[in-house]
Amino acid sequence: MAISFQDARKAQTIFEKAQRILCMCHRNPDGDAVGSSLGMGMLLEKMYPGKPVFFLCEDPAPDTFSILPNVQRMQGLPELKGGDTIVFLDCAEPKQTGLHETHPQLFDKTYLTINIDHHPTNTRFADLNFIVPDAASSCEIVVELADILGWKMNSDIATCLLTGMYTDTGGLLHSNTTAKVYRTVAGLLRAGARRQAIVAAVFRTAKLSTLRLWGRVLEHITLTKEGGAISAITQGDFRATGAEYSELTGAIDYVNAVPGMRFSLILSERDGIVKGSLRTLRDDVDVAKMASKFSGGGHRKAAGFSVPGTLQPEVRWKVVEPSK
Ligand SMILES: [Mn+2]
Repeated sequence: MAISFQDARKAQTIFEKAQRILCMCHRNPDGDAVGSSLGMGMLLEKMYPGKPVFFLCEDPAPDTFSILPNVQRMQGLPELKGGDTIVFLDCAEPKQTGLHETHPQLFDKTYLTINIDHHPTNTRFADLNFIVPDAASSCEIVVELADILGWKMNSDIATCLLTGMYTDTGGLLHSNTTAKVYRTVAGLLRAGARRQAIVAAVFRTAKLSTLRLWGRVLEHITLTKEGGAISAITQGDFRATGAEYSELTGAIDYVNAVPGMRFSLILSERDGIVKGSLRTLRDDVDVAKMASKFSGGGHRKAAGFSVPGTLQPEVRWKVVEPSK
């Protein structure tokens, strides 16, 4: 058990006493952020009927997750009163919510706060912290908390939680897919999680603009002497394909597929910011360390950074004399 029984009971006491509960996640939410927020909030609604539960994210959930129940409720800061409870999900530090400057009261001692996350960099900013770096997703931690407290899932809740388990493991394919992940997934399937709906929406659906953007990513791959498979996407590529920034998610796995490479990198430029997304399949390469050189971070096998600037292609021409 990665969560202690004592901490789980502390959370239960906080939930019991709470007048209102707000579940919130990081901005630009991914499947784990959306799934863990909805799953946690719906568990609370099931366990404490009549207690108002709210959801908040600074950005709307991507269309991909419109299959999830209650996803339309993830917006707008509700009116909270001192002593209400906030559960932060999949959020390593306050600034990831995008609300730390506009709504600092969410993070001072105005409310009782609980923090459920699997990022090793989590700053433990809440009153009660469930930080489990070994967990592949925040949804996995929500399931463990529910199991310890004897909370029963239903099909809607299990579907939300399975979504995060799938997306954060790349469809149970990444190296973070532990035996525990499979056991947790099995429990969610038994609870009626709609697996095929998730697979169809998340892994078998891509907008035309996404496919066109990925086409450019693949076309631009170059291999470096250092063993990197590198691609780049400019603001012009986004404009020409009509793709949103978030549509780049997932393309890196194809760049990372080139055999024999040490790492892969996609550079993308948008509004004066260059983002880098790094992956490796190798145990002897630490891409988090590479990302930290550009003030970024992440995990050993998946990391990223973001620096101000624009991308300029470097073209090298060589004159070749005709052979006689
Ligand atoms: Mn996550």
